[in-house]
Amino acid sequence: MKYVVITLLAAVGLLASCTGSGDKSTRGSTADTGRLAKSTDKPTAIATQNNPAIESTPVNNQIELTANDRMQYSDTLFKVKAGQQVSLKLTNIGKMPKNSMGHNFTLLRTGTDITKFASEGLKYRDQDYVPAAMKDSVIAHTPLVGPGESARISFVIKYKGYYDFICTFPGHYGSMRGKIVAE
Ligand SMILES: [Cu+2]
Repeated sequence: MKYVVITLLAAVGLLASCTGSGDKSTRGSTADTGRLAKSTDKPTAIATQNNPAIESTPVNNQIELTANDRMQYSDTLFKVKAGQQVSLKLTNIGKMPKNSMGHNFTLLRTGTDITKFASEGLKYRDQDYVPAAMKDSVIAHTPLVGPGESARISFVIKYKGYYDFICTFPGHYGSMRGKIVAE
C-alpha cells in the first residue's frame, strides 16, 4: 500500500512539472520548424535554449562588430531577420600585428563541428585559416583584419535557427565565438 502511495505521488509530481514547463518548451520547438541547432553541436559560450538574452536582443540586420588584442569580440549575440540581407562590419581595434593577432568573422552552418572546422583551418594560412575543404560549412566570412583595419560583408541566412560564428585565427575560436539567431 505504501508503495502505491509513493508511486501516485511521483506521478502527480511528474504531472505538475510537465504542465509547469510545457509552455516554454513547446514554443521553442515549434518556432523554428525543426531547424534548431542539432544536439550534436558542441556547447558554446552562449546557451541558446531558454536564454533570456535572446529575448531581449533586438532584430537588426546591420551588424557592427569589433575585435581586440585580448581575443574578444565586442558582442557575441545577434539577432537577424532570416531571408533578408545582413550587412556586417568587422573592425580590429587592437594594436598587435596581423600575423600574431589577426581576426575574422566566420559564420557556420548549423551542425558544424567547430573544433574540427577550426583545426582544419590551421592548414589554410593563405586563405585566412578558413578551410576550403569544409567550405560547405561556411555561410559567410570576412578576411582576416589587422590592427585598425575593417572588413565589410553581406550575406543572407535563409533559414530560421541558431548559427555559430567564430574567428578562425589559430587559437582564437575558444574565446572568439558567438551566435546569430535568425528569426
Ligand atoms: Cu581572432
